Order: sequence, then C-alpha cells, then structure tokens
Amino acid sequence: MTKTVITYGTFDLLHWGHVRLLERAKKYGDNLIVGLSTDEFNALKHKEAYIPFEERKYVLEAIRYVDKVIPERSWDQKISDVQKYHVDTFVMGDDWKGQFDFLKDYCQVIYLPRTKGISTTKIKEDLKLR
Ligand code: C2G
Repeated sequence: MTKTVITYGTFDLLHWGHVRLLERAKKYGDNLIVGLSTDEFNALKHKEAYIPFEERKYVLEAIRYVDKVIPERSWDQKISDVQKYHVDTFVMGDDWKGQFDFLKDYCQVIYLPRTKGISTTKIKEDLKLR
C-alpha cells in the first residue's frame, strides 16, 4: 500500500535546506508530491522567485526524493490536493508550524525543523555584497 506525502513551496535557488526537507519528508512514505508555487502564486506570497516556475519544476523533478511536482496556484488547494492524491502525510518546515493544522482532519500533519544557516534570501543578500 503506497503511502503518499505532500509538501509545498517555492524552492527558488534550490539549496541543501530545501533538499534536506525533501529527504526527510520522503521518509514518511514512498511517494512524495511537491506543490510548487507558481510565479503568480508567489506574488500572492509577496515573494518573487529568481528562477521561473518551469525551471524550478525541472530542478525539483531531478531530485531523487521527489516523485511528482504539481503547481501550487492558491492557498485553498491543499484539502482538494490531499483528497485527489490520497495523501497520508503533509509535511512543512516549522516556520509554518500550526498554519496548516486544519489539514489534520484529512491527513497526518508534520512540521520539521528548518535547516539553520541557509535560505534563498540569505543567498541573494550575500551575493549582493560581493
Ligand atoms: N526550508 C527548510 N530549511 C531552510 C529553508 C527552507 O527546511 N533553510 C523548508 C521550508 O520550511 C519549506 C520548504 O523548505 O517547508 C520550501 O521553502 P520555501 O520555498 O521558502 O517555501 P515557502 O515559500 O515557505 O512556501 O503553501 C506553502 C507555501 O507554498 C510554502
């Protein structure tokens, strides 16, 4: 019986913090789906990714822990995604702790510790100073 895990994010300038999240998320099942924020949805998150959606998708699909990438277009698609893909476990970094507890009615909800010392913002800031 396959156990399906789902997580969501922008995954811009993919770094080891992202990969460690994906690696740990995959351990909760055998099929990991990533809801990848579209460029339009990023605008709603007040984020602007450096890498466009298609290229961020291409990179994620090359990660051994990732089995499927779907677009994340809105805040309101998680319940229908969990139902559509028969998701057993939802995983996010703990910067989101508590924000998605409404999903507990539909699947297991896990918040994992973020990887310290790295973020896309830090990469951008550090490069500006070069
Ligand atoms: N992450 C991490 N450690 C870091 C950086 C990121 O564990 N040093 C995790 C985040 O907690 C998140 C995932 O990697 O679970 C993707 O991070 P972002 O691309 O920054 O995701 P975000 O913009 O927070 O989007 O609907 C949910 C949103 O789409 C989440």
